[in-house]
Amino acid sequence: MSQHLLHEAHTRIVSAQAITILTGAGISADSGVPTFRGADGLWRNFRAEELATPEAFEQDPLLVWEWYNWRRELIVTKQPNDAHHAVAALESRVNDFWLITQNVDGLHRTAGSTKLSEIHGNIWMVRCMACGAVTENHQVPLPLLPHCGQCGGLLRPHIVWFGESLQEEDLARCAKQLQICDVLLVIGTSGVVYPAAGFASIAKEAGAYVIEVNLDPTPQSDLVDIALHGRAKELVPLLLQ
Ligand code: BJW
Ligand code: ZN
Repeated sequence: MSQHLLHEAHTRIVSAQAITILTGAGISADSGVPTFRGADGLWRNFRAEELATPEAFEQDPLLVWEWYNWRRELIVTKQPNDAHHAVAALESRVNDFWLITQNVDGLHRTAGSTKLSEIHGNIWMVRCMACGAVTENHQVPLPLLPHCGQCGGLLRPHIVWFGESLQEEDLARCAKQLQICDVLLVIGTSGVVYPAAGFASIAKEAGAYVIEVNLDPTPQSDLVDIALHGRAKELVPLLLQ
């Protein structure tokens, strides 16, 4: 890790009036939550891409719910790490701050972040397929299959699957914060899932200084201003101190 790059990135961050942060599974990897595309991302030989679709749920809701139950059991034992805490502490120090997370684990909220969009949903929320009611649910494990307390309809995770649209409200908020930020900090995402994969280039074109923190290079590394390679829980507290 070049001390010069780290210093330059830190200087940009402390002098910014508006900061937007985009996070992915890599920030929670340091809390022990498996990433999607890492070697530890498999469950019973299935890939996330095969389970996180409306078609998979339609065909075999029990299988998909078993996967979510396994993940809920795992995530409930995990705590936010120093990177989540550093991000949460930053929001009250910056004039215009917004956190965009692709993670559904809820660890940013647990760490105290309030100015955030969970653009892919939250694993602790369920939605009724029949009446659309969205409710918080922290039961672990959830008895399967779960049904709606209001209308008896089948419940699904309140999560955005492949081929499904993100919430309009979240997309509008992201578009605004990407336009106005002086610095976009992208942490621990492989940068292959859209629309989030396009956020770095949108912010860059709007004039933001873009900093990436990841263990490895990503498809976005060439377009960002600084790519820092290392663990989120070590680099992010240094950058945001
Ligand atoms: C560390 C670390 C450490 C590890 N420190 N770093 C345009 C072009 C092509 C396709 C599309 C397009 N627009 C839409 C699509 C289709 C699709 C898509 O993007 N497909 C691509 C895969 C090609 N997108 C959608 O369907 C989206 N919907 C949509 O756009 O609707 C309109 C539309 C539909 C169809 C066509 C066109 C338009 C919805 C996407 C929702 C994705 N949801 C998921 C699943 C949720 C399930 C669940 O969690 O239960 O969300 S996919 C999965 O990937 C999950 C994640 O949030 C998301 C991103 O993954 P992330 O966070 O980047 O994790 P990893 O594992 O990939 O990477 C971890 C990174 O961390 C790595 O880089 C490591 O190096 C790093 N790392 N340890 C620092 N300690
Ligand atoms: Zn219902």
